[in-house]
Formats: sequence, C-alpha cells, structure tokens
Amino acid sequence: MERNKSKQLFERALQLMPGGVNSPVRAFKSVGGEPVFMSRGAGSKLYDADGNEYIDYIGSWGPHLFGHNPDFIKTALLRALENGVSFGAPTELEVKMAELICDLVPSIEMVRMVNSGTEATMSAVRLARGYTGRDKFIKFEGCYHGHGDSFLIKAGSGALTFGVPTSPGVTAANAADTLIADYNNIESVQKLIDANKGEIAAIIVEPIAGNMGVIPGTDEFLSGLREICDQEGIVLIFDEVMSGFRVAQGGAQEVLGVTPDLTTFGKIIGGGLPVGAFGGKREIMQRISPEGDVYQAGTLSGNPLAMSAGIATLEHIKNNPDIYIQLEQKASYLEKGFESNMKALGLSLSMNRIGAMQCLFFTEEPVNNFADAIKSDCDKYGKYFREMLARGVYLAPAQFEALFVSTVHSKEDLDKTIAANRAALEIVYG
Ligand code: KE4
Repeated sequence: MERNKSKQLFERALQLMPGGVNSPVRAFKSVGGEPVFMSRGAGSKLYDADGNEYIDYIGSWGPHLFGHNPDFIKTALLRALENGVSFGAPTELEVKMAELICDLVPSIEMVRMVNSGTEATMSAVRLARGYTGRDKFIKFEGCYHGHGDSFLIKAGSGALTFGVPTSPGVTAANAADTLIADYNNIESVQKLIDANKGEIAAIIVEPIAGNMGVIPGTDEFLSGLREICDQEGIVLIFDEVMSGFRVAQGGAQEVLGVTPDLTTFGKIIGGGLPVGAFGGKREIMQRISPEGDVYQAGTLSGNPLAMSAGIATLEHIKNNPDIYIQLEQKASYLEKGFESNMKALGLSLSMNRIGAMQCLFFTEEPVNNFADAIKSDCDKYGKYFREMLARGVYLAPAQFEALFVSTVHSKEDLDKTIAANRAALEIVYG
C-alpha cells in the first residue's frame, strides 16, 4: 500500500505536535511504522489520506458501535447545526440525554454531562472524596481511567504500552492517595482496606477491563468489591467509559449483575463527539455543585451538537435492543475464525471476549489479570499488526487495547479479516 500523503502529513505533524499526534496511542510507537492519517470513515471502513481502504476495528477507540457516520447520527447533527453550536445555557437536549441515560442504566438516578471519559472519572473520584470526607481511593494495576493525575499510577492503555504506567509530573503527594490493587484479586483489596481503615473514599474499576487487553472482572471479584464497599462505606465506581452501551444496553453492570454507586461513561454516549458523563445514586450526586458543595464544571458540557449525536445514538440503542444479539453473532464469528486459524497453525494464543469487546493476546497462557497480560509478546503483536494493516485490516496499534466489532461489519469484512489473520499469524510464527 502506498502512503505518501500520510508520510508527508506525519512529517509536518511531527514539527507541530508531540509525537505528531493528539493522543499517544495513535502514534504506532509500540507496533513500529508510522501512523496512517485517515481522511474518511463510512460504515465499517476507514479511508486514509492516500485513498487506501481499511476494515476498522478501533471505531475511534470505542464510540462507533454503529460504524462510521451512520445516517441517523448525521441527520441529528445537521438538524442541530441549524440552531447553533453552543449556548452555555441549559437546553432540552440535555434533559433528553439525562432521561435516556437514567432510563437505560437503572443504577443511574442523576447524571452530570462532561466532555471526556477523563473528566467523568476525575469528577466521580472527587465526588466520592467529598461525599465520604476521605482522601484515598483504590484503582487496579493495568486499568486506565483517563489521564487525570491520580489515575496515572500503574495505569493501562497508552501509559502501559509506552512503559510509563506511572507518569512523570504526577506528584508524590497526589500519588500517595492512590492505592493500587490487583485486578480480579479481592484479597489484594482487603489488604489495602485493612491497612487504610476509614481512609478510603472510593474503589474505581473497569468491570470489564479493556486497557490491558480485554479481561472481564470475575463474579467473585466484582461481588467482593460490592460487599467490601457496603461494609466500609466506600463508594464503588464502575468505569464504563468503554463497556457502557458496548456490551449491553445497561453496560457491564447489566451483564455481570453487580450494581455500583456511581458509573462513568464516555465514547458511545457521544456518538463520536466529545462527551463523557458520571452518574449514580441521587444521595451522592446531589453533592455536586450547584446543588451540593463538590465543585465540577465545563464550558461545553452538554453541548447541543454532542447531545444531539448522543441522543440519536442512545435512542437507536433503546429502540433496537436486538443489536446486542447481532454484535454477539459477529464477534463470535470472528473469534471462531481466529480460533480455527490457530488450530490449523498449531497455535493456542489466548483470546478474551465479552460481546463486541475482544482481544487476541500474544501469549499462550490464560489472561485473567495484569500479570498474565504482560506476558504477551508485544514484538510479535507489532509484527502481526503490521501484517494485518498491509492486508487492509486496521487494529489497535498496541497489544494492551481492545478490538471492537460494530453492527455494520459484514460477513465479507469478517471473512476478509479471518483470512488476513491466518496469513499474518503464518508470517509472525513462520
Ligand atoms: P477519554 O478521556 O480518553 O475520553 O477517556 C478516558 C478513559 C476512561 N476510562 C476508560 C475505561 C477508558 O478506556 C478511557 C479511554 N480509553 C482509551 C483507549 N484505551 C482512549 C484512547 C486514547 O487514549 O486515545
């Protein structure tokens, strides 16, 4: 594939933006080669600046449950545009968005719209601290909750990929209040509780981890977190920025059957525009300013364009609950195709999947926690990524991410991907 335009754009970008990108995971640093500059998305496809076509399994890192630029989102945006792009005043759109979120996710009694997943998670932890009057919180090694200072300690996603799970610039004072436990290991949580009695405000967890590759939380782990939080008066926060509306209408909490006190959202709820949200128990949410004393704000929070795209997305989800059956069928078909390729090649790489969130780990050991995940051979993943890209399949440019199937990936797309997977694995394990 010829990518001269991409190359030229990257050279210009490198002079003007750190790493030539506006988010590190886009930089291809861990998989080798240069990032491909994209110019158009349509359905399951992405088209780069040189006109090459790719079957897209990143979906803008999760938002595109219905593929790129579906008509119902485009129509909603064009209609909203006629009325103006931003007012800095409350609108009916925000009421509709809040009603939809509260309707689709039973644990949400009140919600606050923000502009990114990071804003949602940092606001939720601040709220938990204000509500409990406690300073510390527990996160899990390998989980990623955005780039807020207190989360960039043993974080996943790009922080893990680039080997800086604990970022420079995060002060020791800040880090001291962030306690780290092991994912899917309830004993590691109990130890921290016992050592910090009465000092912990919150436990924040990805109920289905998607930032160390995909690792579902076990029932023992998530139920154990619920029990500990009830006993200790700790706020349980489910970070569903990635899993929310991805694995079920009600998110991971519906699939896994554990109810948090607060939930954070992002990605899908914006329909591709910058939107995040946090919400949950009324008693807790009422502490948020201006009703309460825990400050949180945002110039473009509830922006009419973003709300219009989000409303169109959530209404489509509400009116078409069978999409999760379709997503399951497509994702399972892809998984089975990869499995039969590996069988034919005498490989048994580990694959985790919940609904349309999946990950092929380049390790033959089962992957149930962070220690398992980092046994993956990232060099092999990089080679696999480049071979798939050369065959027109666009995967996450990092082992510790998720592969997302959309409702518009066709059987032809999936079969092409399965064939590319076979060829790529043959080369990587040649
Ligand atoms: P944003 O601030 O990037 O909107 O959301 C942060 C975030 C919070 N919580 C979870 C569970 C997340 O997965 C994310 C963001 N995910 C990464 C992909 N692993 C975003 C991609 C990027 O950093 O460019």
